[in-house]
Amino acid sequence: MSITAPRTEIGAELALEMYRRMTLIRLFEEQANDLYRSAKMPGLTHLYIGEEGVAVGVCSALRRDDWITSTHRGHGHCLAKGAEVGRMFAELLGKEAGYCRGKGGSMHIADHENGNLGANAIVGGSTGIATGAALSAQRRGTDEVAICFFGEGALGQGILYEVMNMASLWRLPVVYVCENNLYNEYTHYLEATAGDILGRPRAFGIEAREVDGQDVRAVYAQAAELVERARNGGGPAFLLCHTYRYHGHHVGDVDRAYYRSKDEEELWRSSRDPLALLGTWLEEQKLAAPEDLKRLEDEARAEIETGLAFALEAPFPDPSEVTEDVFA
Ligand SMILES: Cc1ncc(C[n+]2csc(CCOP(=O)(O)OP(=O)(O)O)c2C)c(N)n1
Repeated sequence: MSITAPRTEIGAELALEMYRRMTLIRLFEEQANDLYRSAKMPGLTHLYIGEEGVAVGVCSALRRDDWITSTHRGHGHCLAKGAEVGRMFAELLGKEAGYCRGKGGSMHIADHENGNLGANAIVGGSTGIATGAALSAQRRGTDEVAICFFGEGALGQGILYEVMNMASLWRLPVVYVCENNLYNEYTHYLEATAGDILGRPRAFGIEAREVDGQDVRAVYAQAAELVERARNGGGPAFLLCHTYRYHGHHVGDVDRAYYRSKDEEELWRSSRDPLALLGTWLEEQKLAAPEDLKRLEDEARAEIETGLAFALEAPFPDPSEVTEDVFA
C-alpha cells in the first residue's frame, strides 16, 4: 500500500510513549485471549491485535477532556484513552471493580473520567453518540473534540449518513475514524461496500483523508491536524485508516481458511506490524536502543500482570445488585 501523507516528525518522548501504549494493548489482548481459552472469562471478545496504531495514533492527538466512542472491538480504544488495565480486566471478568461494575463486559466498557463514552456492540451505533457529544461540546462553548471509531462494516448503516449530514451543516467538532481491517465478520469489505469510501463523506462536504493505519506516526500526524482543525471551528472530518486484525472476528473464530488465507495473515504480521515498524524507526533514528524497547515491554508486561492479579482476586457484585444499573 502506498499512501502519501504529510508527516509531522515526532519527538522521542511521544514516540516511546506510543510504543509503550501499543505494547500494553497487545499484551492486554493476548491475555484476554488466554482468559477466554482457559474459560475464566464469561462470553467472548473481539481482539484489536494488529490495529494498535490506529487507536494510539489518534488518541495521542487528544486531550483528556476530548471524547471518544468505540465499538465491539474496543479494548484498544479504551486503553489508548487512558483506561486502567486492572479495571478493564475486572470488567471482562464480571467483577464489581470493573468499569461498569462487571455488568457491561468486553463490549460495553465506558470510562467517562477519561472521555470515553463507551464501546457499542451495535455496528454504527456509536456514530450518533459521538456526533451528539460534538454537538454538546459546541453548545456548551467548549473546544472539546469528539472522535468516532468504527469499522468499515458501519459504512452500511444509514445513521452514519444522517449524522455526517448534521455534522457538516452545523460544523460540529467530530472526526469519524473508519478502521478498515478488510473484513466485516467473515466477508471481505469489497463484497459489501460499493464505490469510493472517501466519496461518501466528501458528498456531505466533509474533509476526508486516508492513512496507513499500521504507521502510528502517520496516523498521529493526520489525526493531530484534523483534531486541531475541528477544535478551531473547522468542522468535521473523516479519516480512513487501512489496517488488519491478526486474529479472528472474535476469539472463537480460529479456523479462518474459508474466508482468508494464512499467507495474507502472515504478510501483514511479518511486514506491516505497527509495533515492529515503530520499533525499527526508533532504532534507525537512534531514539531508542533494543534494550530501551525491551525495558518498555517489560514494564508493560508487569502492568498487565498486576492488573490481571487484581481482577482475578476482585469480588463479583453482590447478587442483590443484579437489576441495578441495567437497562432493558
Ligand atoms: C446493527 C448490527 N448488525 C449486525 C451486527 C453483527 N456484527 C457484529 S460485528 C459485525 C461486523 C463488523 O465489521 P466492522 O464494522 O468492519 O468491524 P470489525 O469487526 O471489522 O472491527 C457484525 C455484522 C451488529 N452487532 N450490529
